[in-house]
Formats: sequence, C-alpha cells, structure tokens
Amino acid sequence: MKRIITIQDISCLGKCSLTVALPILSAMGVETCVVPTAVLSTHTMFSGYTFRDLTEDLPPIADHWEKEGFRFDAIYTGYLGSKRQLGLVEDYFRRFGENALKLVDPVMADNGSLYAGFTPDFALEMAKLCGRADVILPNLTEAAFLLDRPYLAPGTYTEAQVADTLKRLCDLGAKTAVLTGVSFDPGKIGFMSYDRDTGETDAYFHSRVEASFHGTGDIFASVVTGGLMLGKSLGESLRLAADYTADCIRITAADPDGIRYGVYFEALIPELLKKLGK
Ligand code: PXL
Repeated sequence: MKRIITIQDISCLGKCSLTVALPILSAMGVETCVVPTAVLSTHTMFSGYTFRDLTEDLPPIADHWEKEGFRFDAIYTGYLGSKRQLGLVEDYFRRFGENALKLVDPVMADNGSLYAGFTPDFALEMAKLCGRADVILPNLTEAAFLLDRPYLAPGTYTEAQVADTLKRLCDLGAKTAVLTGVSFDPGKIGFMSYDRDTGETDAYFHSRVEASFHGTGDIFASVVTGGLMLGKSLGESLRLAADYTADCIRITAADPDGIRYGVYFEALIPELLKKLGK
C-alpha cells in the first residue's frame, strides 16, 4: 500500500481540507498520514470561526518520523495558514521528499480574491513552495497571485493566455502545472495542464453546473493524488478527479445547504471506487 503525508488544516465543520482528503484517499486504498496545520471550528466561509494554529507541532512530528525512519510515496499539501508553515513544509520536502511525489495545491483564493487571512505577500512565498513541487494545482485566481499578474476573469481570456500562464507557473520550478476552473465556453469548465519536461499540454472540460462550493478544490486534488498513487497517469488521474468533483457538485446543487456545508462527496465514493475497479 502506498503511504503518503498530507499537510493541511482540520475544519471541524464545513467539509474541506483534511475532512475530505482523509476519507477519499483512505477509500482509494492509500495510507494517509495527516499533519494538521490548524484546527478551525468551521472553514473560513462561516463567520466567527475559531482558529488554533498548530505550526509549532510541525517540526516535532517531522523529527519523530525521521527518527523512526518512516518513508512516504507522496507529500500532498493544501491549506497552509502562515508563511512560517510554508517554510516548515519545505523542510518536510527536504526530509521526506527525496523519493516522494510532491503535490502542492496552493489554497488561498478564488473568484478573483484571496480568502480571509491571506495577503499578496503570502502568495509570493507560496510561489516558492510551488517551485519545489512536482505537480501544482492552482485555480486561475491563485495562479494570478502566485505570478503577481492580472487575474484572467471568466469570459476574458484566450487559450493562448492560459497556455502562457501554465508555462509561467512551471517557470516557478514545478514539473507540471494544472490550472483548474478553466472555461472558454460559458457552458463548460475544466482543467488545462502543462508538463515542462515533455512540453505537452492537456485539457479536459465537462458541463458547468451553476453552483460554487467550498472544498471542491480539495476533493479534486485528493483524487488526483490518489490516482497517481494507484499508478494512473497524470491525465487519467486528472480526468477521474474532474469527473468525480463535477458529479459531487451536481448531486449537491439541488440542496441549498450544501453551499454552506460542502459537497456530498461521501455518496459518490462507491462510484469512484467502481471506476478504479475496486
Ligand atoms: O477548501 C479550501 C479551504 C481549506 N481550509 C479552510 C478554508 C478553505 C476555503 O475557504 O477556509 C480553512
């Protein structure tokens, strides 16, 4: 069984980050070791949430794991709450990343704006962490902040502009960049990716559901990580993740509460496993 580390927060209510990564990856058959970066009472879409920072726990966890000689096949990072945490994650990459696939989902922004608590300065530090990853998975807003370039708003950009953004993202140092939330036709949305070594671009689109939910990026990145750990190609893993995420959004869209609580990813785990022949 593949064993991975995932480093992101626990939001006690409001499905996202560890509360989606752990069940999805475990169900896919990937041993998932969690490093919680913070405990929040809810994700930051609710107001009045508590936030307990766990930064100081990151170094001793790594010290213990290194002392025990644990080995990992991947390190997948999501929501990271401070610049100091970015530095500590780089330390995890140095200590456990030599033979591990490093995936960075630079969770910090969407729809043209940074999430509560993040600054443009943080984004530039996140860009450095992206430079040390094998695969990075920003949305178009995060890409703009990582590159300190104008946001490509829906309906305003061309395929050439997205291709250029992907190349610039790889210039940060990552081998492969995947841009999510790409749309050239109002009825369709999907991803485009670029592999620096092969120069290959890939793209995949499905029908857009008129609803936007927190946590969908985490679902997407978790399934991509799981697919890669199960030996699927990046293209296959991205398609699996895109279809699963879109299906989760579709079944949740009918329920207005889903917008606050997150998508019904649980209901579709059996379908996901069927597609994997499990
Ligand atoms: O889904 C990304 C995410 C993760 N963790 C926390 C969040 C968000 C998005 O807003 O607030 C705490």
